[in-house]
Amino acid sequence: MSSIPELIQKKRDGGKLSDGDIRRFVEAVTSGSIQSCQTGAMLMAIWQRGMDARETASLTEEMMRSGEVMSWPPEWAGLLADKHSTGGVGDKVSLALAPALAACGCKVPMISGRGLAHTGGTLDKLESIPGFDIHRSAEQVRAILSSVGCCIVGQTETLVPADRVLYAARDVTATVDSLPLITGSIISKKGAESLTALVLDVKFGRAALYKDLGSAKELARLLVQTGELLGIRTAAVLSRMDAVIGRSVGNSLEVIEALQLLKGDCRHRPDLMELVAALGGLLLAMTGLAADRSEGAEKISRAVTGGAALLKFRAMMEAQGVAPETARALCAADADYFKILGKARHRLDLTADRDGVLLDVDGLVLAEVVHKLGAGRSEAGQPVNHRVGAELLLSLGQEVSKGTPWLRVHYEDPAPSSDQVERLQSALVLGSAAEWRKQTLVQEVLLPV
Ligand code: IUR
Repeated sequence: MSSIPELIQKKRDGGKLSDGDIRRFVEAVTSGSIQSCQTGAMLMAIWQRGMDARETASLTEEMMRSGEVMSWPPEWAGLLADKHSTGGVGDKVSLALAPALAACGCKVPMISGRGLAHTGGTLDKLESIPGFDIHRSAEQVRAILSSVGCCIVGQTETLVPADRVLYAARDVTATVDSLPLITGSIISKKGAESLTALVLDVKFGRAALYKDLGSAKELARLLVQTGELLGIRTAAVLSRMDAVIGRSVGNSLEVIEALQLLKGDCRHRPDLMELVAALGGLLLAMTGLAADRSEGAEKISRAVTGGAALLKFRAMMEAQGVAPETARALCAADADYFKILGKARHRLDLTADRDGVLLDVDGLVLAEVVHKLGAGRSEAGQPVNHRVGAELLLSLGQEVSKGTPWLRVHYEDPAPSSDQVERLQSALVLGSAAEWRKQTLVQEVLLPV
């Protein structure tokens, strides 16, 4: 058996690691018998030299097997579905998609993450609901899937422990942005959910991990290929991440927007509905609950506009600790959201400084400023302020006259600085009607080959 230094040397010199080599490395990481400098050196060797498809699949499988792999009752075979997004701004898709899929007959054991840097996290959003508990054991997840059909929870201690160690090491060794390491991290956690079908929302654009479509596509291909090698039906959607998804950024504001969508208000957020329907449509087709993805997308849209998904969201809230009267009040047509979720102390409306058509809003700028105002965290473990955020008051393509409010910032003390206000104003892109091009978010769909 090779020693850890020999494995590092092999990868450093451009060699291929065998399945046994990769097992040895992941076992040493999981048991803690490896030194952290050795982990860092191996990660850097992988970052430099890359891994081929076989090595990547082997790394992913060994990571998945480093902890508990969930098991489901045989009658759910073929129905287990989940999605993963590479991180967006205002991305509240999971909040609507999980209940919509459950309403269509899927079982959705969604394991989500927290926000870091400028991207938000689904768990932080859900925790803005009083009582919502993201901690659920595998046994509790099974019970919720049996009664409700979906849950959204955090990663348990026993699930993919190797990823916890490797992710923390990547974070401090400048090795986060490595295709095989990203793939191993994402797909091992989905593999441990024992899924039938997985859809990946791989984003590209100025507010995405990968700015250009080509790099995002390379990651999407590797993710799809690796998911398939692990026996999960896997597809990817390449979606544009330039502006905000929907109209809000910030934890409780995004929960409110997801609830508005689930109450049938798709008109003000067609981009959000487009993503939910595209991702859900693929999953329904892959689980055989729809004949193809366009029929799947229609079923998802009906579950959203007809109220079935809202009922599932309410049941999921109750199953995850929210008091029934709170869940009912949030789902009522005339819900007083701010009374239930709390409201930031202050609001500031920014106005357009000239006439024009709203061509674009720089989502990255909005996310960065809102993050600094307290909505996000700069280090893992820091608290976030759920009430801080920003709401877009207009739709893309809308005509705007000078003085029209376009953005409402919800903030606590201190107020946004003049620099921050200036940055926010710079996010507004106005132009002429001739320049306006309506763009869909979904650019391409990658199906397994
Ligand atoms: N999300 C993950 O779960 N793993 C990663 O490596 C990245 C995002 I980047």
